[in-house]
Amino acid sequence: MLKLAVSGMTCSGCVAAIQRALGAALPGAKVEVDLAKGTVMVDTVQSQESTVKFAIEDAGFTVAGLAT
Ligand SMILES: [Cu+2]
Repeated sequence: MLKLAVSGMTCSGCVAAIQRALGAALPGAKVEVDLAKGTVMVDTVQSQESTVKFAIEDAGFTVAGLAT
């Protein structure tokens, strides 16, 4: 489980874009986006952290770091 603080998400369209990007990068991974808190949770292993970050940033958002 990876929980990241992501900036740049402003609406449900952004949430859908992130879901789509992560769905393509990590097929089958469970993704939860909390728009209000600005966090993205991905049910994946730690070694895939860079894949997750790259997919989010490639979709046009900024990964600020790990969220608590
Ligand atoms: Cu949006």
